[in-house]
Amino acid sequence: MDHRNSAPPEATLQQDLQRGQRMTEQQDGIFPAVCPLDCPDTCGLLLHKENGKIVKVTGNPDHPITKGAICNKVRNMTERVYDPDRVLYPLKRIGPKGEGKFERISWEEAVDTITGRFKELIRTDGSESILPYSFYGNMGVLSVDGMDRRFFNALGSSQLDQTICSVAGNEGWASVMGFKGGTSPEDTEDADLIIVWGGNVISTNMHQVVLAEKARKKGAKVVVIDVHRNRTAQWADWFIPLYPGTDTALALGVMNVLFAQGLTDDEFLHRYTVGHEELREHVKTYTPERVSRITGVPEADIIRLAEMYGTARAAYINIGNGLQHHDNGGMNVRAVTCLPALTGQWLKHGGGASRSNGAYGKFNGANLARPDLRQNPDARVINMNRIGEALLQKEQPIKALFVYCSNPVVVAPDSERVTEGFEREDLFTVVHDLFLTDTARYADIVLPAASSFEGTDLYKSYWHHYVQMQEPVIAPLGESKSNYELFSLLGRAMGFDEAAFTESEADMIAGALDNPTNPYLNGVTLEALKKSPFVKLDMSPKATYLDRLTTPSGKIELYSKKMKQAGLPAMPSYVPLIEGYDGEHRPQADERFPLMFISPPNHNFLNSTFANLPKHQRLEREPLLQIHPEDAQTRGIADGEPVTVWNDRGTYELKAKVTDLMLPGTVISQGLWWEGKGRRQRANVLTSDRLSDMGQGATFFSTVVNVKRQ
Ligand SMILES: Nc1nc2c(c(=O)[nH]1)N[C@H]1C(S)=C(S)[C@@H](COP(=O)(O)OP(=O)(O)OC[C@H]3O[C@@H](n4cnc5c(=O)[nH]c(N)nc54)[C@H](O)[C@@H]3O)O[C@H]1N2
Ligand SMILES: Nc1nc2c(c(=O)[nH]1)N[C@H]1C(S)=C(S)[C@@H](COP(=O)(O)OP(=O)(O)OC[C@H]3O[C@@H](n4cnc5c(=O)[nH]c(N)nc54)[C@H](O)[C@@H]3O)O[C@H]1N2
Ligand code: SF4
Ligand SMILES: [Mo]
Repeated sequence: MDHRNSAPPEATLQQDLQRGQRMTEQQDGIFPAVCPLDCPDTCGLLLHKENGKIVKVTGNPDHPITKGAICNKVRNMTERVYDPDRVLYPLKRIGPKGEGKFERISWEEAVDTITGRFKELIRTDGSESILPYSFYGNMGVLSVDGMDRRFFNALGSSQLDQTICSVAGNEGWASVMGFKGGTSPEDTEDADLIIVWGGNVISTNMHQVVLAEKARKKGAKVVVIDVHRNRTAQWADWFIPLYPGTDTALALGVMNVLFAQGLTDDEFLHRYTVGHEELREHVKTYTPERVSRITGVPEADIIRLAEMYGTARAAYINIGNGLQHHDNGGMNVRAVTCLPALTGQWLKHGGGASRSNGAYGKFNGANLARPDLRQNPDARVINMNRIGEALLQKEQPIKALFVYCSNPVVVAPDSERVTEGFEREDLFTVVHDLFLTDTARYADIVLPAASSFEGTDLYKSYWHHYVQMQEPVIAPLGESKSNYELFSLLGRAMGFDEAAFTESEADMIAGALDNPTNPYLNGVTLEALKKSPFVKLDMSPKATYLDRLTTPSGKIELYSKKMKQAGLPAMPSYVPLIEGYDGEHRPQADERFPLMFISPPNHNFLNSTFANLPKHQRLEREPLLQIHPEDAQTRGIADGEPVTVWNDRGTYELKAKVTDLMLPGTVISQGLWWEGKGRRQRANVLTSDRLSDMGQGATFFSTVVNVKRQ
């Protein structure tokens, strides 16, 4: 069967999308929607409308995976859509950068100012003096991988390497498995051992917890490996705390025991892997005794973990994002990714591992982004983790910055430097957002963004296998515009290729789904999406998963020539953090900064989204620094006291919560808060813009600090 999606005739598509328009016109009713946030669950939603306004957001019970349950953040989404602080008109800055003083202007003036400045810059400094900065504030592909990309391609701007989230882990995974997809969520309810490794799924992937609970009812055990007893660890059967950035050592210790005790599946290793003999030798040096010293995990626990893993019927590892936000983050994921092969888990229903399943639903990126519009494919590439440095560079300076779907002043590392860059008087900054974020306060022009419920878009999940389409349920509030509309408007105003910038949303969706290189997309068409709000990928090719691996050898690579060629160890090997310590290297810890500072997301915000909303703030109350009683005592810090956390990069002021949820030497502050009034409350003033071992990813959690009472 031909797996190309046949594109239905234009007229029908447009007519059918009118359905969306009809939804906006209906004053009352319940309408399907998709959660647009950067969260693996990509829930099906229902929007309840009364008198033309959304009054309630609930889960869509018909969604096969998310089944009507949604998180508290999004249950309170109505407040976000109608928050009185929402930016509804284009604004221009009238005060100093950062102060937040703006006045309303027309769209015409905004577009003239932006296109005028861009045209002038292209003439005087070249198109690479303009840089887009975006991430996944809205996961809709028309918004963040579509019309926006076309615009910057046609403009010939500098290119952004989107490395802030998961690139190190993705590379680590791919070095072993090739294809970036793993165990299907549905299958995990049949596992009898579930290991959540460096993730906080109760907050960040709640439906995985529902599936794990089902498995648990059938007798499965849940183990959490983390640097602090997060919400997930408190729910688990067994929590294994370890020193930050030592996961590779722990995984190698487990392998040591598996080989030593004959718990490996040698038939599987022979048939499906390369390098197992070398690995068997290699891990001999990672004895439980040594690994215990490095990780802080007792020897007996390392052995117990290996025995549990080696004797499980079906063991599933959920690899989180936390262990890869480190100097050695790629390696951490690489080492953990090797484990399922050792015990043949890939052949067991419910077994295996996953960190991102995004590759199953890979759309046709070129149809969306149109790289062919770019005259200068070699335009320089700027790593988004280094945005501070990039804005401050004197040679070939960035003269204009266009930020959308991201809040870099809060989320990017080394925030003081980022701010310094944004303060540059000669930098022309445009920010498209729903709110006057900490970043938008530095903009010359702020453009009002429509919420995802006000436009059309296409969504896949990077965890489950269902594709969904959003159609507008309410009209854009005020004069706000979706990314699609905005970049289509700007493209036309710049005089770019008319057809690329007038292509309808329906055609773009059809183009995205037309990806002959991805057999899993077979049957996922616009037609199907119009008939059903959730269209499942065709998972039949997964039957031959192990034959579809895209490593150089086509096998699971426990030994990687490619890594060796890239100057990395050929087999997973423990490399200590650059800044930081482990049990073995602790004596060399920086005396000035003897604590490791971990700043993972919190429960009620989504990165920095929601951090400005009263309801979500009330739920999180205020930023807290979790500090171990031993570390608090030596500093004379009592529970609830205000403390200052500092290092050479900056200062974070918050309240101490004395608790033994982690090992001594590690302090934790969850949540990406916006700058507080008169307080310095950005975790990222402390983090460094060093890049990880693989993929040049962010190293947020490899941060050392000290703490004192205020
Ligand atoms: N509620 C909520 N949900 C979210 C988000 C949010 O902000 N809030 N963000 C979304 C996004 S963009 C992402 S990428 C995902 C991230 O979600 P997860 O994959 O859950 O990853 P994180 O929450 O970043 O970190 C998970 C855990 O890693 C731990 N950790 C830190 N360093 C180490 C280490 O060296 N080893 C080990 N084993 N653990 C370590 C942290 O303590 C934390 O508990 O969540 C998404 N979902
Ligand atoms: N210290 C520390 N820093 C971190 C992390 C951490 O764990 N610790 N996590 C990192 C990770 S994993 C990630 S993914 C990044 C996330 O960082 P960001 O991608 O910047 O995520 P948000 O802070 O949620 O900002 C998204 C913005 O997009 C806006 N937005 C939403 N929808 C639209 C739209 O349709 N159009 C436009 N124009 N704007 C829209 C929202 O209002 C919001 O201001 O943060 C990273 N930073
Ligand atoms: S943030 Fe995640 S859990 Fe919450 S509604 Fe959205 S997709 Fe579902
Ligand atoms: Mo992320």
